[in-house]
Amino acid sequence: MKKTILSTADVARLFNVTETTVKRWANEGTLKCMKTPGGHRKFEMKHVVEFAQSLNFEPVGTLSLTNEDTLAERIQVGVLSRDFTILKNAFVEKALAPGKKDLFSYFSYLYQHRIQLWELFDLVIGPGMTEIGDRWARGELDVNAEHRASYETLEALAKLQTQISAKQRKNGFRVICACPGEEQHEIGLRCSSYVFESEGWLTHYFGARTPYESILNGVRTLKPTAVCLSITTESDDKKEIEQLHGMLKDLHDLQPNILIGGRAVHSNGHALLEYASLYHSSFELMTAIQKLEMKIEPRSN
Ligand code: B12
Repeated sequence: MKKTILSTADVARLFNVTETTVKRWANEGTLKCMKTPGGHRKFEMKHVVEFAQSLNFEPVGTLSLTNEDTLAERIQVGVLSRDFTILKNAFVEKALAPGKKDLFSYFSYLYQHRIQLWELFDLVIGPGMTEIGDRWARGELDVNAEHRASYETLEALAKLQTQISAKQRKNGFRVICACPGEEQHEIGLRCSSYVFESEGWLTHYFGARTPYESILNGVRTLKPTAVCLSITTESDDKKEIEQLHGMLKDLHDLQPNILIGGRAVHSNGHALLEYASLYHSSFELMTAIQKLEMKIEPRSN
């Protein structure tokens, strides 16, 4: 059965209620329905999603998917049952679809349908990009597909920003976000900067490949509350490691709160800990930001 149209039994199973309850919701008009010529109630998936959202009902049951279900139908099921594997797979499919520019609509749809920012970053985009990288490593994807997927993700995230920053008023805290040195991997940094913005921080986004000296100069002139660094590429080059540590030491002396995250934190963790707090996810970042806000007063200028 196509999953955009649900029967009374489907909806009852989904919310773990009786069919009589579903019929009551339909009769009251709380849950929109249509009737077949034979008098059976049928429910459109989008109305069920809206219904669950408006009443904060958590679907406890699941809807199984078939090969016939379209991508849009799978996404609706994923949103309704908060199945992040479905949502991650849909991201991969969309990010790799040549010439399709609808990644932004997808992110925006998720954001407007109870998927929180950290969930979008940690449970959809993060694992989705890892899968794309793995497929490339197995020789299943041309490198241009990986590049295009990264580019389109960054572009879609940039468009999503207008929806995020409108959510909260500025709270007086400021952060510099940068990928230090030669670091090109920027998607995690973009995600982190939006977590700050969603919490009402003003972000100075320096982006990928920011020279160490520029980060230090930025801190001297902008005097931010915090510096958020995203580091992905691991290095075993002694000179490079020394330079990074040198920059972190200088940064530490300037006394902003330093937060470092990204893939390299897993391996380089101990060495970096001397100068900064290390994080692995947007979820951890949210908690860290809230703790910081309690600890410090915003600067007025
Ligand atoms: C996309 C990608 C690229 C793109 C980047 C495009 C861009 N503009 O960002 C391009 C094609 C440019 C690229 C280049 C390279 N890449 Co690359 N790339 C990837 C890939 C496929 C996905 C990375 C990604 O975007 N993930 C999605 C984001 C959302 O995840 P994330 O960064 O981890 O961020 C999450 C958390 O870590 C956290 N987070 C991140 N930052 C921060 C910061 C703070 C403060 C906090 C709290 C949290 C936080 O929150 C995020 C959300 O959950 C990975 C594959 C993989 N398995 O990771 C390889 C990968 C990272 N690349 C790799 C390599 C080797 C390279 C190159 C060296 C290849 C080459 N030979 O040229 C170059 C690097 C050049 C350089 N100096 O940086 C390796 C790194 C291996 C290693 N041990 O270092 C990987 C792992 C692939 C592999 N399996 O070998 N890459």
